[in-house]
Amino acid sequence: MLDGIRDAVKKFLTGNASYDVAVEEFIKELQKSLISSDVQVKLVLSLTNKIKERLKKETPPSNLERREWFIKVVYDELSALFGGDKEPEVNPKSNPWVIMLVGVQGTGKTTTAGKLAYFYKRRGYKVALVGADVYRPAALEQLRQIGKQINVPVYGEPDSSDAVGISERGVAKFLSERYELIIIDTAGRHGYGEESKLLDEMKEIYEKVKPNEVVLVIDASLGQKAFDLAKKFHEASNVGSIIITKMDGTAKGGGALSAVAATGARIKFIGLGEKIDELEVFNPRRFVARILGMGDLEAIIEKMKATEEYESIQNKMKDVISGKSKLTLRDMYKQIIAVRKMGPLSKILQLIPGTNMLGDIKEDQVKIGEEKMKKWISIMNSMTYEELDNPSIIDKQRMRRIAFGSGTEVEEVRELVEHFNMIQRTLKVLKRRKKDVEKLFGQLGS
Ligand SMILES: Nc1nc2c(ncn2[C@@H]2O[C@H](COP(=O)(O)OP(=O)(O)OP(=O)(O)O)[C@@H](O)[C@H]2O)c(=O)[nH]1
Ligand SMILES: [Mg+2]
Repeated sequence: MLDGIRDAVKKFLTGNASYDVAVEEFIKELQKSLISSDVQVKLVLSLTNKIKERLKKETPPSNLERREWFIKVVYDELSALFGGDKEPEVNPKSNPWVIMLVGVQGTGKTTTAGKLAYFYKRRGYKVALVGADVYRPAALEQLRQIGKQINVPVYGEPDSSDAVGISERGVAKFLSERYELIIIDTAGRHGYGEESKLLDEMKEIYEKVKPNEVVLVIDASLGQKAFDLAKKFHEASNVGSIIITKMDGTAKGGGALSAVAATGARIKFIGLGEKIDELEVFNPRRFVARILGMGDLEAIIEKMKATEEYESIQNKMKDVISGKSKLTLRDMYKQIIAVRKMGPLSKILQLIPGTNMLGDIKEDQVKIGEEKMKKWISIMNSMTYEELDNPSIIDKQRMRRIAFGSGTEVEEVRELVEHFNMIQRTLKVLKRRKKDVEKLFGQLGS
């Protein structure tokens, strides 16, 4: 299903069809793939309409091919479906906080319970685990092993088959001991192999224990089935968030789209291996890049990032020239990093307002070699924020400290500061040439 999207991206980038035809074809393929992953038709249409609208309204940035830019637009809008640029809020909203993990057998609930305990423990929470899987042989033993490994207490009743009672008693015990985060690991299968019984049990635990958050654990390889499954669990226990496990395998986690669609819950974490620390806060953009095919996207994303940094530098420079804002070493730091990503310096120079119209500044003067850039980056890494924001405070004594911290010579630190002063002087000249600047802004289309 979502493999279709990846193939379509490839075809779109390398195919012979004219741009307009290729766009039409791609959008159809995208719709088909999303609808076949059970994403609501309404959602799919609104997504593709947004993409089309942006294609009409916006123009590609100068360093991207039109086709590359189109994929970037798709990437943006798909990412928005998963939360956009925002990483999910993972800190508990209140204290104490009770999490109940649900999901079918073998998806990685028990492993994830341990990973979560470890994650929050490192963030300073007092964490405990409750083992409520009474069906899987040695389930409690598995959880206890994990608890021991990370030094987190585990509540369980080895001889009991009362999952609801265990959950209640475990949570009550840990609450009375002032634990801040309690994680309940539930069963993935029921003794009689009946799914409805399992769901009934989830519902009962949910109603009796009233956890603050129900987390649905799904496996990356779960495709279309994810929708029905997520829906069932959601009806039983009001799923609040989702964790996708086994993202380290070949599966791309396309089912996540369906699970999100079925529950309206946000994906919070992804599991990337069997080990306790192989858990990552979900990042929508990284995830969508995987769905679209990382190989093709990587280059575009790199360029895109450079373009964005670039645009922000350009805007900053405009503000500096117009007097709205002050240039700091921090800006220069960003510039140098962006320049290194972008490649040919002469191209960069054309983009920095001023340098292309300043007859009296030679490119050589602004040109910085690769070696020097590396050095300057480490010098700036050794500066405090105060120094980066206000370089005029960098006196001899500070220079010595910075040189020492970055393993460079005082002379080199001085050279960087002087380069910065030179740029500032240049900007002053520019400000006086307001007329030229206005003309330049006209050219930039702003
Ligand atoms: N590669 C990989 N393996 C994982 C990940 N998460 C869990 N596993 C493995 O998946 C298998 C099942 O994990 P469990 O945590 O026991 O799954 P469960 O959902 O508790 O299973 P039941 O209790 O039977 O429902 C184990 O071998 C885990 O090591 C992951 O993110 N990546
Ligand atoms: Mg388990």
